Amino acid sequence: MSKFLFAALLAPGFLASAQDDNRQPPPNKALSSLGLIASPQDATTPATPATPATPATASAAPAAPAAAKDPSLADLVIKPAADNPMMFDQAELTVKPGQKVKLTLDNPIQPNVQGLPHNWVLVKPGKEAVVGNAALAMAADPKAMQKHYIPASADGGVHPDILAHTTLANPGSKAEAEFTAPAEAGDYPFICTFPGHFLLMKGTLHVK
Ligand SMILES: [Cu+2]
Repeated sequence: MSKFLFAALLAPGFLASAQDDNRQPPPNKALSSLGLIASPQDATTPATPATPATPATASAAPAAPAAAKDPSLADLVIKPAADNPMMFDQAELTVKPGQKVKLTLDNPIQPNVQGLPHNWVLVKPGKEAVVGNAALAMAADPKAMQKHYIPASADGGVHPDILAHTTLANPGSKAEAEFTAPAEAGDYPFICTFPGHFLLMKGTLHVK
């Protein structure tokens, strides 16, 4: 049923007069002025209680930054030393046993420092020379760079003495490692396995 017909049924006789004079207000308006149907204003009035939605949205906003930062995560950043490209800027890092760790190796282009590729490799205690020498032996492999100088195990996986590692970060780039810290407290060596680096480019991850 059209609105017009509906209006006509509500107000018998009105249809004829509306057709006679097209300056007449539309039937809906005419009827609403008589109080027969709700005016558009009346219809929107009950929407006012929806207003409290605005404060609710506003109060939800402060919760977002809290969710973005995970307090249980150890968010670590390490770089080549500003005065020596063959050393890390930190020789000591500390995390808790079993803690989730995000380690970022930031290798920025620095003035007065020769840019070199680096990686960050966490190894089992006492295994830095074993892993460092295995990486050195990769220098004959034409795909060593693509393999990020991460030595492999006999079955083609990652070397069994490696606990976590980043890829190589070329000068001006970053590489990340996300891992769970060893459950066992102890001092775990980290090295850069790019050939020639591990003797100096090293440090200790303290798990305690
Ligand atoms: Cu290095």
